[in-house]
Amino acid sequence: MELGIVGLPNAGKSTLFNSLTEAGVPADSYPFCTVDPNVGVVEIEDRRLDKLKEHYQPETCRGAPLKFVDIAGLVAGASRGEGLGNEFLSHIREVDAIVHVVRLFAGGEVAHVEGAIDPLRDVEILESELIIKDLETISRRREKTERMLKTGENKYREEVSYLDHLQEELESGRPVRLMDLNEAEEELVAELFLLTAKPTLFVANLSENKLENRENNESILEMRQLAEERGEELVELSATFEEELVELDPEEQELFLEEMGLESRGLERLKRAGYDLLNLITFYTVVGDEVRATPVPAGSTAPEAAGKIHSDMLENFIRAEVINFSTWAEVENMEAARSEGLVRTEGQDYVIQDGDICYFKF
Ligand SMILES: Nc1nc2c(ncn2[C@@H]2O[C@H](COP(=O)(O)OP(=O)(O)O)[C@@H](O)[C@H]2O)c(=O)[nH]1
Ligand SMILES: [Mg+2]
Repeated sequence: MELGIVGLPNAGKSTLFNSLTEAGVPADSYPFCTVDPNVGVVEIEDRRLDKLKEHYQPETCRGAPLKFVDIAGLVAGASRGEGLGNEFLSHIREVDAIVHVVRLFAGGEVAHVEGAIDPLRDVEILESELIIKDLETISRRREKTERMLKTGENKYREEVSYLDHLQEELESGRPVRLMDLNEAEEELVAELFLLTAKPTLFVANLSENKLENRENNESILEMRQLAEERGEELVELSATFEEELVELDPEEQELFLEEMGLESRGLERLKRAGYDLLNLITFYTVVGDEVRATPVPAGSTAPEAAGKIHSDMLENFIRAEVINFSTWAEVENMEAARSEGLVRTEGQDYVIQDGDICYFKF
């Protein structure tokens, strides 16, 4: 599961990406984290995992990984091939969800591609490019469907009406993910891999000095309103501030955050929001000398979760012993939990819950 960081040039995408990955895991923990300079794997901070680690003192402890891709090159006109145009639009097609970075910092020496700071205009510029691309996809599909119409089959007539609906709303500027669609339309959308159908969250990238007094900032209020109207997440941070934080040790970070009146690091809020955007939940395993947090899509069954640890365990799954972290935390003792019957035996239909500690039998 991947999150693609998109935004206009100079919005702060690379600064954000770099601070995410610099603050990230040691390179050997996830061997795939250096495959590509634009792809980074980071670990989610996790209090439950910290507790388990404290208790078991394992040799290795692995947090839930999350993959970010820095997708550069989207400028106005990208859908016509301007800038690095089409290549980058195809990168967006490959990610599972979008982190849309919007520039709210002024920054005298760094030119804004479109002139003055105007986040709503920037959101619209970027979304229009994605919408144009989706309209192209729809028009190509329509050509095929219309050829098939000659067979007289009803389903093609229906599909044309779905395409009409999608096209009409896209032309009015509405991303697919905000449309009210019927089930058949949803299926068609999934088949077409439309860009504006991808789950999206916004990052308001602020000046360091705006972090403190956010309630009176017009640009921020505009972005909050946009996100609220759409029911989408907004993470407020300053990419350069986060980059500076990464350099400091944890105690200094705490002090710095407190001074700014911030409860937590923007990067952690972003990672958590990204994790939720991908609809992921976390389960834990304690095996030998390793304690590990692993993400799975919400709704996954026990064998599917086991398969995330090792593919063998999906095929040869027998059962799982499960105790949720919240129950474990009351006793902090697996033997006691077992003897009190707090550890349940679950079969292959069991749906994993966030926070489950699992012992897979296979
Ligand atoms: N003042 C300020 N400058 C920033 C911030 N984020 C990025 N910049 C600067 O804006 C410029 C462009 O940033 P970059 O991350 O390369 O943008 P990208 O084109 O979206 O990847 C760089 O000079 C950054 O230092 C921020 O939060 N505050
Ligand atoms: Mg960049």
